[in-house]
Formats: sequence, C-alpha cells, structure tokens
Amino acid sequence: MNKTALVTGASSGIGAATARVLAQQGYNLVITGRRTDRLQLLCDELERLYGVRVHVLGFDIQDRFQTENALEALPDHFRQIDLLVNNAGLAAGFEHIDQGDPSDWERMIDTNVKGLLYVTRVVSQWMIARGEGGHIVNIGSIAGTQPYENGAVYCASKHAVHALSQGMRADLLEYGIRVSEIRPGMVETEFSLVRFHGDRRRASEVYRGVEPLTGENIADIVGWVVSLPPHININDIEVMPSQQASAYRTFRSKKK
Ligand code: NDP
Ligand code: 8X3
Repeated sequence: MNKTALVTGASSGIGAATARVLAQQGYNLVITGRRTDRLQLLCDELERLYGVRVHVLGFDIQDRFQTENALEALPDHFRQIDLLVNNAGLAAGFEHIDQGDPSDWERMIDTNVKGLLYVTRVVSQWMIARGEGGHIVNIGSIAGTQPYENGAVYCASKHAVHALSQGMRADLLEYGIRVSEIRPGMVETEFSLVRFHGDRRRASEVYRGVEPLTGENIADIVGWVVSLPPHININDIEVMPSQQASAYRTFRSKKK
C-alpha cells in the first residue's frame, strides 16, 4: 500500500518540489497552503503523472482553529500519515530591530513557529495512535544557527525550529517517529520576493553572481532522507550553494 505524506506550503518553492519528489516515490499526498488554485494545479499534475492520490487542503497555518479544523476534516484514508514535511514559512522584512514592523514579526512567528506546532501536534497524535511510527521533516535554515543583521526575528523563528526539531526528536523517540531537520542556505524560490514585500529588484539582488540552490535540490535531499531504512535517522543537514560559506560570507562572481 502507498504511504501518505503531508507537505505544508506546497503551493510554491521547496514545498511544491518536495511534493513532486514524494509523488515520484509513490506517496499519496496531502498538500497545503493558502493558494488553493496553485495547489489544485499541482494536484492534477501529480495524479496524472504518477497515479497517486492527492488531497488539497487550503488553510492559513497562522490560525490554529482553521488549521485544526482543516486537518480534522481530512477523509480517513488521508489521515494515515506516514510523513509530515513542515515546510510552510517565510521571512518578512529586512531591517534593524528598532525599525522592524510588528506585523511582519507576527507573521513570521505565527507561521514559522506556531503554525509548525499546530500541524505537528495533530499529526503526531495521529501517528502515535496508529502505532506504525512515522517521520517528520522540518525545513529549518542556516538562520536557525547563524543570526544575521536585519534578520533577527526570522533568525529567531528558525532558531525555534532548530530547538523544536531536537525536542520533538526526543519526545517522539519511543513511538518510532523519526524527526529530521534540513537547514538550507540560499535557495531561489519566492522566498526573497515575499521577504521584500514583492520588490522584484531587491529579491533578484539576493542571488546576484551566485548559483543558488533550487527547490528541487532541497526536495531531492528530503526524498533521500525519507528513503533510508527505518533504523537510520538523519538528524540534521546543513546545505548551501558552493558559493556560500555561511550566512555571513558569499562569493559573488562578476558574471551572471
Ligand atoms: P516560498 O515563498 O516559495 O514558499 C513558501 C510556502 O509557504 C508557500 O507554499 C506558502 O503558501 C506557504 N506559506 C507561507 N505562509 C503561509 C501561511 N500563513 N499559511 C499557509 N501556508 C503558508 O519559499 P520557500 O519554498 O523558499 O520556503 C519554504 C521553507 O523553506 C520556509 O520555511 C523557509 O523559511 C525555508 N527556507 C528557505 C530558504 C530560501 O533561501 N528560499 C532557505 C532556508 C529555509 P501560500 O502562500 O499559498 O499560503
Ligand atoms: C533562508 C536563508 O540566509 O536568507 O532561510 O536566512 S537566509
């Protein structure tokens, strides 16, 4: 029987690419996000190409009741979740702490930290009740260990994801539920466009002179991590473009 995966934030970037890789591996999928038009297109594509079953779930992960109600309304066979990929997240704004916009801070904390918790609580309860183990993959960031100027709150939210990944691993150990964290550096998705509130010029400047990672690169890593035998767990992977050494040091070539 096919396994089932739930991928949050599958309407774009790393999440959409991860849904594609998992569908190729034969997973039935629950794909979530707010932009259900995009999720529906992805659903149609994956069902057509890979013959898997895909369920679209539209909700704002910042809202606990919306999140819980959406999950609780899943049909029974889509609740048998073997793999949860906690990917939905964002950075909003790029400025010093005294200039920050509290509504950006709230979006980041409510999405990256609280949203991840809301989904994890429900899905881990289902996994435990089923008694067949499971796997949770959290998409963290290099920002989860390397705080940088103009990114204090985003970095704090990803530090929280890093801590939660370690704590969840300890809590869920006895149930055979593996917890892995993937912590990418620069990945070219809609991430920077969102961070800079739709400013395309500033967003493209982030990747100037660099060959960044792609959503597909991260998806392939997720696909590998979850394909390992059950007695192996990849706790934590930090991955960057070859032109990036840390959050603080990127080599930009003149070309591109
Ligand atoms: P994208 O902006 O391309 O994708 C973000 C996804 O998160 C979208 O599908 C979006 O769906 C979803 N999302 C955001 N807010 C909400 C919300 N309130 N409710 C439900 N879903 C939401 O960015 P990435 O693919 O790059 O980001 C994915 C993850 O990777 C994030 O956690 C990010 O922090 C992390 N990351 C990204 C890096 C990068 O350089 N790109 C590097 C390291 C980590 P929708 O808008 O439809 O709701
Ligand atoms: C995204 C990577 O370096 O922009 O998490 O924070 S970074």
